[in-house]
Order: sequence, then structure tokens, then C-alpha cells
Amino acid sequence: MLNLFSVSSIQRRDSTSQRGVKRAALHNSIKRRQATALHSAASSAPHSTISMDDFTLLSTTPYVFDRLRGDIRVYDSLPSTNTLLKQLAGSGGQEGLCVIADEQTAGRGRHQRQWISTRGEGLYLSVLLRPQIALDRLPLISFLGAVAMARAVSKVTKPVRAVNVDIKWPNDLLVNGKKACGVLVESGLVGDRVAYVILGVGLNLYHQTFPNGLLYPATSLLLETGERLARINVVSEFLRAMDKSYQAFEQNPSSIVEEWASLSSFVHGKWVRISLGDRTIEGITRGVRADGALRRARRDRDAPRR
Ligand code: BT5
Repeated sequence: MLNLFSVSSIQRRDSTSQRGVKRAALHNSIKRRQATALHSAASSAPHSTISMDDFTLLSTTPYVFDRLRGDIRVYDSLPSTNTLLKQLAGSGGQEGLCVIADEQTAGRGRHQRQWISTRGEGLYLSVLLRPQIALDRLPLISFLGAVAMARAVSKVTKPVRAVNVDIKWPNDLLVNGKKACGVLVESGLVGDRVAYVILGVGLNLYHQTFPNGLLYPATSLLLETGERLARINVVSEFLRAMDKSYQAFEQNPSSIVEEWASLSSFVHGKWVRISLGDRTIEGITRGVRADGALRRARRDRDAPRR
């Protein structure tokens, strides 16, 4: 396998003009720093924090793994990385193309909810996939995102502080019981064929506070570890984990469900209340089906009353 982050081009974009910025100056400064950073990103040794502007470095880094490869396009500010990547997918973007923004002005969660995407504090990333799968397998892609991010967060936090990483069904990543990451999957169909899938992840890295009234208590990796973990390392580990799980997924889509279940404490014996648009279901979890649906015992049968 080729390790990622061989530097070959500069892809930093201005969100309004779409022009590369100060390429020569950037290139020189990157050249000075790249040796250290690439070592840090590609090393299998424990990741440490790096103080340099790793966001700038990200913009210089096409990546190559066994299955997934592509450009990483980095923007200072976008309405939403998913929205831009959807446009790029529609105009022939290659599988693996990755869009990252330092801030999102209209970051989205599921069901048109807002995703808090403050400048410089999180990882807001979308990756383009073109899986050859049946339509009914599409929901499993969000499992892919949650699994890859769970693996990445475990890897980067491990050398710094022991934290509990868990996945709440279907795709919230919890760190020490609070939400640190969400996954938003959107797709484009041609007839009944999946033409593209946009897998968007938002991870709270350096947030110190969150507004009241969120659906679930929120946290960041800084709050849980006390460290400003480098974004470039998280991206590197996320894409590495994606590559591995995506290969397994292509051979056997339900393999991702098993992987997901091995990382989630919500699969067995957890009280859940799930909103399905116009109705809410609740009960105690009793495993997960191959299509990703939760098995549960209904409240009126054997779940405790609240
Ligand atoms: C999600 O939705 O959790 C999916 C979030 C996906 C965000 C990424 S960022 C890159 C890509 N581009 C986008 O525009 N989106 C994706 P959902 O399960 O619906 O959760 C949304 C709810 O989480 C909100 O209604 C809030 O209550 C809460 N929330 C919002 N921002 C949060 C944050 N930064 N951390 C924790 N909770 C948050």
C-alpha cells in the first residue's frame, strides 16, 4: 500500500472567486514544512499534536490508498461541503474527491437541521463515492462514515488520553458519551442506479463551548483530551479507515453492519427513542439487522416505563 499525502499540487481555493491563492508563497512555505508534516501524517507511530498550520498542509495533499484516491480541495469558507461536492459529482467528479472547509456558513445535519461549523474549530469534510450497489444498500454508507470516524478518533486520541468512543445508532459519534461527530449521506440516482454518494462528516475538534438546546449533549476532542489534535492526522486516519471498510463493503455490503455493531454499545440492551418524521418509536435494542435496521423490543412488551 502506498502511504498517503504525497505532495504534488496546491488546491487551496477561495470560496467566492474559486481561484488558487498566493500559490508561490504558499508553495514555498509548504516546502519548508512538508517533511515534518508528512512524517507526522503517514507515520504509524503515535500521533502527537503539531503546532503548524496543518490546514494549509491539507490543501497540498492528494491521497492514495489501495482503493480510494483523490484530490483534497480545501476552502476557507463554504456554505456546505456536501453541497459543493454534489455539484462536482454532477459535473463528472472522480470517486475519492474530497472537499474540506475551514468553516461552513450553512452546514447541514439530517432532516435540514443545522450543523454548527465554526471557523477553524472543526473538521468539515465530504468525500465522493460511486459504489456499485443496490438502492436498498444506500443507508449502509452512513455506517461506513461513522465506523471510519470512530476508528480515526480512537487512533488519534489514544496516545494523548484514553477516551470512550461509541456510535449511537445510526451514525452519531459519541466521545465520553457526548456527540462529537455527525454523518450526512446524500446521493444522486440515475433511474434506479446509484450515480454518486456524498459522505459528509463533521467532527468537533477545538470547540470549547456549544449553544444550548442541541438535540444531544455535544463535545469536542479538545474538551475530552485537553489537546489540539492536528486536523491533518484525523483526515489521514479517516481516509485510511474509509479505504479499508469501503473495500470490505464493496465485496459484502452487510460487512459494514458487523463492523459498526462491534463499535457501538447501542446494539444490545439500550433504551432508544427514535424519531421517524411523523412518529416516534422506542424500546430496548436487541441487535441490528443486515440492512442496518435496529431490532428492538417494544416498550409495551418489556421496556421499563418512564
Ligand atoms: C448530523 O445530523 O449529525 C450530521 C452532521 C453532518 C455535518 C457534516 S459537516 C460536512 C458535511 N457538510 C454538511 O453540510 N454537513 C456535513 P443530525 O443527526 O441531524 O444532527 C443535527 C443536530 O445535531 C442539530 O439539530 C443539533 O441539535 C446538533 N448539532 C449541530 N451542530 C452540532 C455540533 N457541531 N456538534 C454536536 N451537535 C451538533
